[in-house]
Amino acid sequence: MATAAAHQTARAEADGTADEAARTAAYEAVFDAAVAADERIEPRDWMPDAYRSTLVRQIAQHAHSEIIGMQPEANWITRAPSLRRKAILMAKVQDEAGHGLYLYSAAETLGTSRDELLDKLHHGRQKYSSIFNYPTLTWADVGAIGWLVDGAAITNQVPLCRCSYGPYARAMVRICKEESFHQRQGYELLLALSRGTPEQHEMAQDAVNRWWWPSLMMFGPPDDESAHSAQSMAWKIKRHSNDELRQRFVDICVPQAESLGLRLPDPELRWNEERGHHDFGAIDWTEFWEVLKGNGPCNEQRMAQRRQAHEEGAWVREAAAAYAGKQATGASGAGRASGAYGASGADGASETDEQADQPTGKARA
Ligand code: BYC
Repeated sequence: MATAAAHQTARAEADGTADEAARTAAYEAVFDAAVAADERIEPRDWMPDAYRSTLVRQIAQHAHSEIIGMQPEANWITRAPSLRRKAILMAKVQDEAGHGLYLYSAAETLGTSRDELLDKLHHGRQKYSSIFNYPTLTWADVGAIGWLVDGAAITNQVPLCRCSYGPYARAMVRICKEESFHQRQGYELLLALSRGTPEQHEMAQDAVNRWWWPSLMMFGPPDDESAHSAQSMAWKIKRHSNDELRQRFVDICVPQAESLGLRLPDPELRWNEERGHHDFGAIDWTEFWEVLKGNGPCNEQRMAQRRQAHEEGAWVREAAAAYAGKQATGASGAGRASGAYGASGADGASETDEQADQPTGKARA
């Protein structure tokens, strides 16, 4: 089996190759061998341009999902039914902001900048997860998001801890630990409602009915329509296909729904002894592609809120940059001003209108 030392030698040999095409081929061979040996690719390693751009695309989309994902839940902070629930929800939403920051930092190691990525998001040139274009209509939606959306996220993200790109894989370790807490708080919240009054039980069931199918869509299109899966799996960015992870998620959720005392809204859901998995009904992929095109219930609202939060945070970014500049002038160590405060600050959700989380689009009434 190849070792890191063997790759270092191969890299040194590649460095010494005079002809540029031969040098690129040698670097490529080193890269391929490192991926095959399950080694991590690090920021200063040579990597194919397409590997770099695939990572920037996926990590940026992931980071954007984290910060846009703050909106539907933040909408409920002021209306949480108790101080305990409010404190938990605030901590969770704050965690999502943190996840965004780790992920933007991971993307920056690939030679892009947070400003550039946010600019692409704000101009519709990069995506965020389809799931955050659905409204949070009742308090039970906070539970359904925790149980189903964070549950789907963990199922998708645990394998990403073994992603071939080091900074992304390492960011995912911490994110997954926090997501696990998020999933449990959602489960516990839904359990309390499910065991509460008939009205509370009904509210929990209604939330699960609305979030189940969009949660299954989070895993991306079916394998035969997934443009990037084959290459991303060959590069070990993704370790499993979209359909594999979706199936794993369904199998996890069925017994959990039973212990919650809630139904999953799929009459075709049943155990298939032969496959050793649950069969489930057809997903409405037309709805998924419509949401991606911007026609989901809340796309316009999410983007408007995001742009507004960014504009309103300008003074924070300016103040942080000025402070960092002042520190740099006053200090001999140049490293102190190296953008440590970057474009952080008052990004993220700040729902001012509690009623703001209403559908505005067409795909789902
Ligand atoms: N939504 O070839 P495919 C969270 C796009 S945040 C929107 O299969 P890939 C949380 C895809 O980008 C969790 N777009 O793509 C936060 C591609 O379009 P482009 C977010 C989607 O990349 C706050 C096209 O469809 N998690 O947990 O191989 C509060 C074809 O797809 C979606 C991540 O981002 C979608 N659902 O696989 C609470 C995980 N699915 O780019 C919770 C990291 C697909 O060619 N990302 N598209 O224009 C991934 O694992 C992969 O990117 C995906 C898609 C599995 C999502």
